Amino acid sequence: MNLGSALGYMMAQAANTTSWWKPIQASAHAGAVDTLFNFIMYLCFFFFVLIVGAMVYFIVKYRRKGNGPERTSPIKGNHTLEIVWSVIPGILLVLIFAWGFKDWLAIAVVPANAMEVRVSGQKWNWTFTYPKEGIVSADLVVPAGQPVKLVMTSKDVLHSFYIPDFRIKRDVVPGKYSVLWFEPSEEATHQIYCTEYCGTEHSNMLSKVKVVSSAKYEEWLANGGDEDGGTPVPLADKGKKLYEQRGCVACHSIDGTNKVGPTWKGLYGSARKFTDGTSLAAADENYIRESILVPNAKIVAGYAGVMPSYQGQLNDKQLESIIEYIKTLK
Ligand code: HEC
Ligand SMILES: [Cu+2]
Repeated sequence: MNLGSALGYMMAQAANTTSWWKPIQASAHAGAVDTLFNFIMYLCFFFFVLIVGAMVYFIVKYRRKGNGPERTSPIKGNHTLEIVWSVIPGILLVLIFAWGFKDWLAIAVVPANAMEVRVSGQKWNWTFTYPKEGIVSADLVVPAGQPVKLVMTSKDVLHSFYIPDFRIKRDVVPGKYSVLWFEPSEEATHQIYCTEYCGTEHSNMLSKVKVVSSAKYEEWLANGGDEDGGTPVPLADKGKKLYEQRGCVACHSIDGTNKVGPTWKGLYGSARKFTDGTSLAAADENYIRESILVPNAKIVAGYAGVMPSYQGQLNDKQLESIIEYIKTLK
């Protein structure tokens, strides 16, 4: 994303929120986090004005006047003053610590009635798995008012999961699980970001959290997570959606330009050459399916084997949808 589009994006984001200043408060944590933030900020404003004000006042008051002495008379320690300026900030710091710790505990301790969703980060998209239902989704869909526990891990490098409207953020680390929880307050859609620089398409590592009514959520589960709500959609259209939502778009173009990976334009039926010297006369369904599930089985000549495997992340219908979509890109 270049600077211009990044700025445009930020402005569009800002326009979506009710204030120019902070994102909307959309979770049970948000109010408490903002209150502490405001307290610390106004405290800093107060001391900034006090200290800089006193400094300016003394500079003016004790400036060298006419042919007065070159140096002022030395000042000896003033115990009262020293105790005051140590004890008052000391009390304030302890207060900030205790307050912060209390809020941190509330965010760190997951309530027992939280529902669990698995989050997987990989260059450059997020995948959400609902363990009980076996649903895999590109968006996080949750019912309003329900505490949600996220068990997160990364398939490749460090990522960081961030929902500004919920005031929650935590690193997502390969080979280990990190936990985060939130309670969304109202039905709305919020932006999810990655806040750990993770490669060239880091700024496009975006997903949405969709907070819906519990009835809608049940319906979504019953439809196996399909967002078309049961209405039949041509596979190719579904494939196009997956191309965007599952992050294939980060590495594959559909207009003939080559990015991190080869373009999909004209892929189906074309001859392929691989780094090991072998070749294929015409890319067919089997080849495309294998490329998605075991990308390193055959690496296209001129490319690096950096494509992540989507084994276990795309079901058969989704694989077929993507294949149908690639077939339409002539
Ligand atoms: C991190 C970048 C990256 C992402 C994300 C990615 N790919 Fe790839 N893909 C590559 C690279 C690089 C190659 C070429 C090397 C190889 O064959 O493994 C490739 C090759 C392919 C091929 C074979 C292309 C050819 O020209 O023969 C297919 C099909 C494919 N990817 C599908 C997908 C699908 C579907 C997704 C999303 C679900 C996806 N890729 C996501 C990087 C990526
Ligand atoms: Cu990332």
